[in-house]
Amino acid sequence: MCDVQTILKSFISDKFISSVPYGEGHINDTYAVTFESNSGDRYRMLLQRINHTVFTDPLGLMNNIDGVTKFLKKKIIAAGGDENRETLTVIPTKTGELFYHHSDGTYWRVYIFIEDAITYQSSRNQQDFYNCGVCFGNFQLMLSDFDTNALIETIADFHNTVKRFEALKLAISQDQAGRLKDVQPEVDFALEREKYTGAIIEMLETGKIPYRVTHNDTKLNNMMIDNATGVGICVIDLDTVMPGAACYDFGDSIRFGASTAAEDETDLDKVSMDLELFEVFAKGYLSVSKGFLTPAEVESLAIGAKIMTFECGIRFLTDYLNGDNYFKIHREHHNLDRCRTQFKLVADMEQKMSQMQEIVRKNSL
Ligand code: ADP
Ligand code: GN1
Ligand code: MG
Repeated sequence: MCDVQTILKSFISDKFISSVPYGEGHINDTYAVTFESNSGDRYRMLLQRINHTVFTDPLGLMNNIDGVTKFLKKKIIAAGGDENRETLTVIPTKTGELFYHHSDGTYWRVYIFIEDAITYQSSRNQQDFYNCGVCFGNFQLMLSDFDTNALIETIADFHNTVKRFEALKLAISQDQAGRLKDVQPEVDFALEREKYTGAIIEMLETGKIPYRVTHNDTKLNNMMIDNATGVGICVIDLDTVMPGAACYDFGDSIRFGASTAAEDETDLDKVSMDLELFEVFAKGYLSVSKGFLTPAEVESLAIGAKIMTFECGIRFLTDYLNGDNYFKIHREHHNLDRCRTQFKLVADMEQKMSQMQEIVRKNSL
């Protein structure tokens, strides 16, 4: 790993004070870096190593983020908001590039550090999750007139569940890490549900629901909550902003935030999809989005929750079978534990689907 201080000199001239690893993301390496200005004031910046194995076109990726954040800034300013807190701000290198490409092959970027706000791994209370729905709904609303053609697909077929399933079948047939023998119940669970996989992609491809600019990774911890007001102020982690289905974003938020347990909980008795939390989020999200969603999109939201959860489960299982190459792991069998929570949630959502549909309908009127 190259020296963080050397990299930072390409972006910022102020005195470097310290750098600490930061956050709990599964993909990028993140650092909170403290500087001191000439006048002695201390401030922080956020440094990230872009995972270029996952994001193979860092320039295209950063152009997406630059375009989207500049577009959002205009809207935030017009609404009287704070453009440096309500969206990410890319700090270019001293020579004007959106990232720094180190001679060791790594890619680095710097954002303004959003202070007095925090990301949570789970909601502290129902209001947090309601605010999360409002925040991600607003994000889709603000980008509803952004030209989708201006965005590259930073990860091809990211939420194409059919292709994700094909990748799982390949992993099963290859059994690269020799783990297939230990995961037969999970493999059976997935194979029994192959029929689900086309549900969203077919609606998009047949034009039943429109392509929108979506975030595609709408976990609670990708939204910053203001310490003073408790309100969701900024959607972060914009690497996967791409054209997609509104229900991807709704669904991924439910997958993560409406669960009664952490994504990697090992006691599956603790894992279920909480209908009350589902309704709280639906209320927040629909309070903003019912104005622009089509009836078919509204109908797709609850299904989106089930499919996004299933898709995430098969991605964890695929990575486990392949030997943990994609998601960062912090213990043995971490990806298998994650897969199991997702499948438990899917089974629970299957039981609760009609109630989920009813909640969405009620709150979309
Ligand atoms: P990953 O793709 O690995 O999930 P994120 O972009 O979500 O990486 O960043 C990881 C964590 O760093 C976030 O959950 C959040 O806590 C923190 N973070 C990210 N961007 C900022 C920012 N601009 N200001 C303050 N904290 C941030
Ligand atoms: C990854 O980067 P992070 O931790 O916000 C992943 C998501 C998964 C999520 C599961 C680019 O998100 O797709 O849903 O882990 N991001 C990418 O927690 O693959
Ligand atoms: Mg993240």
